[in-house]
Amino acid sequence: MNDLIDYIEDRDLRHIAGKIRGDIRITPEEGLLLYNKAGLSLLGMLAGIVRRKHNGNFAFFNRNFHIEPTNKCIYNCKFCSYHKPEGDPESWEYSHEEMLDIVKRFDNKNVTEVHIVGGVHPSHDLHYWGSLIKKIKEHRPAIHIKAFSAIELDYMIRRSGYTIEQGLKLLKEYGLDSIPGGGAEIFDEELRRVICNEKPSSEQWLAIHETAHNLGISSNATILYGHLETYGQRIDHMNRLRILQDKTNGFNAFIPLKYKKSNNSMSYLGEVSTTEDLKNYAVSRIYLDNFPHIKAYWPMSSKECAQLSLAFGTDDMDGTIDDTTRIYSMAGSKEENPAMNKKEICTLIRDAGFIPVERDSLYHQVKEW
Ligand code: V47
Ligand code: SF4
Repeated sequence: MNDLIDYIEDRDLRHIAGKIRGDIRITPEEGLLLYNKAGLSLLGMLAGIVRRKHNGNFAFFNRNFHIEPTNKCIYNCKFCSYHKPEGDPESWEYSHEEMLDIVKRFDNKNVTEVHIVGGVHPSHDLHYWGSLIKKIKEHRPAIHIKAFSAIELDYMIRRSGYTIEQGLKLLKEYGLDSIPGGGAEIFDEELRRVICNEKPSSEQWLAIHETAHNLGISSNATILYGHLETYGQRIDHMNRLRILQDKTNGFNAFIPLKYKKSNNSMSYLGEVSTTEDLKNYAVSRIYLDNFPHIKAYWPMSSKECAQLSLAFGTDDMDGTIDDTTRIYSMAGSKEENPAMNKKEICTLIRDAGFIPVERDSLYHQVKEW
């Protein structure tokens, strides 16, 4: 590796590569330089150093399914292809019983996690969602419930008149195990106003995750990229996450989500290339040196891109999903009925040169395949 780094012609990049090899944190300016100057092969090599330090040659997945409770949403994010206002003929919602029926469909399957996320429903409060969680846990006590983005949490907690801390404590008592990474979008306040003006602020998103971590509820973080943001705004986003992670160590995974253009009001922007996706995965892996995992969410990125990204720093392919999410196919993902069995995920991972490991939601090893 020493020799390879000596071959880097650009002085600044050679300096950054030396820091990464020496396990020295890079600065925001250096992160920006990687975006602007580093070629894809160099980024792959450098991200590989960091991914091996955290995860060796392992690549993780779990057995999970989703519940999307409703597409009704009080907000109107410009990139969203999913939401409808209450009263719209295309709006819908499941009852608790219907959602329990989805859980029951998995009674004889060895799934370990249910991921629940949807629109911000105008009339449901914390106790409505808490009692759903309780019913799921009563039916299947061992299942890990990863539910509600910080945006949904913000609304249900406020609607019920609690502080963030009180609300999260109550949800934990109802059976909430962890929080998914949605709703982060892009933290830069000016751009956030352009693409999702009504959404709770970046500060509020970060405060909810910080409070959750302090209560022992771990979470994920996302970034929505490939729209109007600059590289500087991506680095700023990751920098805010890196600072919070230094404080709490409560994040499990960072999940870059590429903006998909179908059926939303930002379609005119088009989509960035796969090269850009790989570059972004690699810089994320390098910059977020305190995040244990970088997730390639295949229902959004496609199986092929997720597989390829393993060589650019990612180490987690999310899960089997079993055709239980529509959010991403509505936005234009080519995975129209996202489902992969264990064998297929393991083959993708092995073919990319890594060792498949089935994990639980907190990344404890279930089995090496
Ligand atoms: O916050 C919405 C994104 C997110 C589009 O924590 C879009 O394990 C691209 O957070 N193009 C929600 N992205 C999904 C999410 C998630 C997904 C998988 C795993 C985990 C996890 C979390 O979906 C939203 C938004 O950033 N999104 N519309 C779109 N057109
Ligand atoms: Fe609602 Fe989420 Fe869509 Fe925004 S991204 S409109 S909060 S469902």
